[in-house]
Amino acid sequence: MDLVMRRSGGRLAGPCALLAGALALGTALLGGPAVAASPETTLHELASAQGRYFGSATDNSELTDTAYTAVLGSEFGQITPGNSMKWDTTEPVQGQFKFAKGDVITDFGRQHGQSVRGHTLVWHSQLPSWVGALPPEQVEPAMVNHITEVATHYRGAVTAWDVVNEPFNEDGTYRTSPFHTAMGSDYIATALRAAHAADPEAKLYLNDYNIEGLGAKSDAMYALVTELLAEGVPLDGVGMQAHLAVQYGFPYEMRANMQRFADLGLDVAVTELDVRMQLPADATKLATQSSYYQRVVEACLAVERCVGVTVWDWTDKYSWVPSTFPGQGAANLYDENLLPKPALAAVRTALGAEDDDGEGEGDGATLKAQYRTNDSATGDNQIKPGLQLVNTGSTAVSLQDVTVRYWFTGENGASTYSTWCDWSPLGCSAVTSRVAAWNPAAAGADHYLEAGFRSGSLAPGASTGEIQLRLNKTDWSRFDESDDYSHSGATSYADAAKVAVYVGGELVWGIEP
Ligand code: 9MR
Repeated sequence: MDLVMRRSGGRLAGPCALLAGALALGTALLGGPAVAASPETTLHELASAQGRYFGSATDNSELTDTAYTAVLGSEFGQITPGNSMKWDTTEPVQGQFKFAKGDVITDFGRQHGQSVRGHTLVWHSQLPSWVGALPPEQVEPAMVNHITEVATHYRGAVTAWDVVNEPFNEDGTYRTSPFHTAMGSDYIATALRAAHAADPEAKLYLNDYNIEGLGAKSDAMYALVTELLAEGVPLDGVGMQAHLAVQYGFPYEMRANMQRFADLGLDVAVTELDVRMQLPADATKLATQSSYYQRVVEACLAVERCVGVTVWDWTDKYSWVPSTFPGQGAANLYDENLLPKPALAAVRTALGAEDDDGEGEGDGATLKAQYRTNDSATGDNQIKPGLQLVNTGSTAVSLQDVTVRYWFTGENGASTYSTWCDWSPLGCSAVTSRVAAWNPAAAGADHYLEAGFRSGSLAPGASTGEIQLRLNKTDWSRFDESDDYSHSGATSYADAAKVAVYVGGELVWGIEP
């Protein structure tokens, strides 16, 4: 779902409401009923209409985050465990198998109608040290036993396995691993055969990164799979991880590369898509990121045998990137506050999304609200929100079409209000403000302060700068701001999901109460 709702005037229903509820109330969604259909077509629904799935990686620790699981369970039709089916988790000690963590992931998938890609059976990394310490002749039986136990356990619960992960170096030579050392490249055929014997229904994949475009590494994969197919080794597909970075450019001829694998009779899947950048993010990098996401999805849709796209988690909040590449991040479709980034709209467009309201207003508008409180007293007779808008898109936005809402409760006393703009670099004469009732009232919200603009335009990447707003009841009775929906104690500007932005009356940012 988009946190952004594209209909004007309406109140949130479905997962948006659930998410807002989960944010506000901490409702436990994990393990609960499947989330209702989105008011807006989900990524997976869009992909399904094109005969593809749209999935996300996830991890056990993330599943206690109910705002996260609300989106994971509703927006995606496929999930991949980021870590919990890897060898160091499933067989940390030889012969002692642990499936509890992986089972949580398959249970989540079952409860939410999602397929699960198993990841991964044989990999040089996240491999317990006992494997590397085995005498060479014991590596093959240990590998076959591992594959047999794990793939048998997950039979029926996973639809596809990354049987071997990352077998190649960048130059296309085989990567050194205990498996390659013990068996040479034959370990790959042996692994595929063992997986097929354990789960004849599962689709079996080889998976690697930097094989998305034409090049030495993808040539090596192409040569390997050609040979495996010629030998009759069970193999169904090639997984292209697609860990991209705006600073390294887009993979060379991705569609053609996918097509050559498809022409061998193999499926192709984009298995771990993300697009990182040097931080801080800015409008230019986010625009490049959007185009990379869009081009990956377009490439997949252009190749009939490309079965789907999996993002390597959908929010920056749970990205692997910052800890692996210090100074880089912002790689995902949603930001750390679980709010949509421009790349999400680009993916939706690539998947064929049409504007859901048919009005067209605000299309492509990528504005975000930032907020801080300018009020140290939450119990006095004034409310003083500081708001600013940032244009995260690539086109200018006319401010006359834009309004911003900040929700609060009026408490007892007068229900009429005075509003003020105390200061703004735009000039307060360009700013309008009013208070209106919010019906029906929600938790922390029976009124909202709405700011608008008489003139002005916001260039791509630009911020309005601070707009210091203030309101009071006409009888100057007191407020209790502490439970107000949009209030937070933030004393410096930060992205604010509970402050909403509208273009032409259409919500483009934030979550209504
Ligand atoms: O997302 C995974 C992260 O949590 C782990 O710390 C990391 C350790 O190697 O593995 C990440 O997932 C990797 C995946 O299994 C294989 N392709 C690269 C992914 C990102 O590192």
